[in-house]
Amino acid sequence: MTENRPNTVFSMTSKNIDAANHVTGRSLFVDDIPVRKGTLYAKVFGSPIAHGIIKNIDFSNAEKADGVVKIITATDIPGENQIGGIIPDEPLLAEKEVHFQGQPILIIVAKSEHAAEDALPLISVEINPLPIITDPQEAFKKGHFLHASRTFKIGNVDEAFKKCKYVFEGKADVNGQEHLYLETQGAYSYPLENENIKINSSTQGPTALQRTAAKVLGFPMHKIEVDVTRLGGGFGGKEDQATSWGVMVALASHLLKRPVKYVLHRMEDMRITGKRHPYSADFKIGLDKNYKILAYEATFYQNGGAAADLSPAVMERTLFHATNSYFAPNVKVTAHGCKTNLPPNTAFRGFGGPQGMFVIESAIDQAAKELDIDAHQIQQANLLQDGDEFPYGQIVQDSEAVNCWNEVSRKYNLEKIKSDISDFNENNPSLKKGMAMMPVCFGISFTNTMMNNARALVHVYSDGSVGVSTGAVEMGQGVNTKMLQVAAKIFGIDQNRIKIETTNTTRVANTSPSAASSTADLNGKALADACCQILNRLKKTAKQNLRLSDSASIEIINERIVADGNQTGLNWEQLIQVAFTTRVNLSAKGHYATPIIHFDKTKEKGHPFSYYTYGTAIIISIIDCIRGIYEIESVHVVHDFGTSMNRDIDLGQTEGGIVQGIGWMTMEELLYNDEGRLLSNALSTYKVPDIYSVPKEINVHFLNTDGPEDAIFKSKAVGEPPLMYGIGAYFSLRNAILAYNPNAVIPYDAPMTPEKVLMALYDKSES
Ligand code: LUZ
Ligand code: MOS
Repeated sequence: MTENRPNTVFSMTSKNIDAANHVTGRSLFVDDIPVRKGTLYAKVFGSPIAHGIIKNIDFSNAEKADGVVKIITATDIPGENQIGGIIPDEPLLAEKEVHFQGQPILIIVAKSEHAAEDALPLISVEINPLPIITDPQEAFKKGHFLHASRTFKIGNVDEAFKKCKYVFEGKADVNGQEHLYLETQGAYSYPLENENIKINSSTQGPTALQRTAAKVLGFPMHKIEVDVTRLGGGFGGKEDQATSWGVMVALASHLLKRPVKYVLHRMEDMRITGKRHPYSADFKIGLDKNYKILAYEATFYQNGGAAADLSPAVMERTLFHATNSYFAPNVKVTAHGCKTNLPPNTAFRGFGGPQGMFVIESAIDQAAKELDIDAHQIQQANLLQDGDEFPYGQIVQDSEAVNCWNEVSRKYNLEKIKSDISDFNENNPSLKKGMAMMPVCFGISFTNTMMNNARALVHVYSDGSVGVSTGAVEMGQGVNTKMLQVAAKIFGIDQNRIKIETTNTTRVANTSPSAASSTADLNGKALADACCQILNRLKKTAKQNLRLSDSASIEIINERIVADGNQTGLNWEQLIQVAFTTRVNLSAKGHYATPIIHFDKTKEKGHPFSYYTYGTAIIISIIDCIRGIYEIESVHVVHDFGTSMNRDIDLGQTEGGIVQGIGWMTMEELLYNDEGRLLSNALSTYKVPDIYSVPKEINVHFLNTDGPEDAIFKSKAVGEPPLMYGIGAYFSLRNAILAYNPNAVIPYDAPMTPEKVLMALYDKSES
């Protein structure tokens, strides 16, 4: 399909190459793959209760039901019954004990989805209940941990607090978030010859699925091929948790020698998959007379759910981002990974960073309220500058924190915004506006150094067309468009000549998941390496063909071969023909490993990030104080993209991130009952931002900077950082409430739902 590409040769389209197919319904997702003859359908039978010992399972009636082919239990697993990615603490199918509602116990395989569904009520399990814990602090008190607690520190907080002019202590709670990717989880698998298996999956981590499927089936990895065309959204929810469905269908395919498909129903997906981690935290912040933060201490209680999943890495990023965009010379931050009886929580855009940032923003806000100043006076006084040291030892270089802050204040006229808001509030008894600033500093790289590498495979075909494979998974973020730009730019050819292939473990092996905002950087750099190898061979071929000396300089500009600055008679297609007929290798494998980064977990010090992405937002909200309903009026952002390689895609990522962050902070309310059952398990009970609730105005200004060498084409990573601007919406609303009811006592407890707003507006407790 080329109709969505501009016809003007050599133009660099910045439009997402999937756009036309998406809006016309032609893009393929797992559920769109035409099924093969004999395809069976899998469905999980999950635990009806959140914690207990399995006494008995009776599926004899289900097994006999119409259309049911097999019911798979843990004893059918030929390899290891283990899917834990970081810590081996999660069985694919529960054997003796269950730890959360919906935890998979059996897989029903039937001739149709309906037959599988109809068999569910025919299964009975007897489970002896055990106590259920859903609160991380309760888990902490009982000593239920998923992984080791960690502390990052610099300076000496105890000494520093003694020297502070002001010290404030408080608590902050932040809830989780449902990913709500448009495409639910799913996978389709079929047996190949010699017991090999191919899996089409909606996963951000094809290699993770391959590795785990091999482990569960008792296979070497090369027997499993995972192929991903694209995802209808991932947001971290498919970094690790796409694995189990893929493994289940592979297991069923292997046992039954049939194609097997499983695409989750929306409510099933919401109920049994993990989410962003809720956190509880205690904080203490100390300031000097100029509002400089001298000391900051925080303890985080991470609600990890029932298995580790990615929680250790998520918790690590909470600590990395615990001081957000601020410098503090004395910091001690500790985090506990608490085990509860909820579905295992997992990666979600920002990966623990946003939760860490919410807590220091709460601490700053509380300090400001008690000092009767604006929070942004404290924020501004502490922005990161070059030479500052993070609590984990990395030294700040090329900080854009102050530039972004100054630019957004100047460009959108902070002083006027403030005076307009106070005029408005004086003149409107029942409508109140609020404003907050939200600076963001987000570290780019997987915090696990080992994961920061990627590979790419490029073929130039004899007609001059190009096929590109990388480890990057397209999930709507536009990475395929960026990969296309990389190859087109390096070869000097039109984008229409290049095809981005599916992400496939047989073509590109040992991939890191598409995550950590790093996909375009890592895979783009690997792709650049592969393209450059071929380009260098082509330059040599051109010199021979044109009888030029070795020292001649060859470029390919707009598909024409240019030698020492002069057009030659040779074009791309002709050069490829010459190379092909003279037996030049027209394929290459590229590799990239991020330089410099390292981290020593025994000391909790190092240089974990390749670079940082900075920005500052001003968020203005308005509350209807009779009803408690609100709107986010505007979000003004100055963001450091470096040299953006694709402004349309980067803008889309920024706007999407802002809206998703605002949703998390204001309206999306995950609710579990004490039995560990998700109450907000449908779109009627879990509210996500819609067209009516997005900010009325979003302005994103691109800060004029060069960008770091380690970003692809110096274009900074953009996936996660903008989400954190949404945190400002929480404080903006809080300020609007206080404009109406200055004595309201409002706990730092996100999200700020309309119910909470209404209660705070009429709160009568004296602070
Ligand atoms: N995934 C991961 C991530 O495995 N490590 C990370 O550091 C990370 N950061 C953000 C999002 N996903
Ligand atoms: Mo992620 S939170 O899969 O970058």
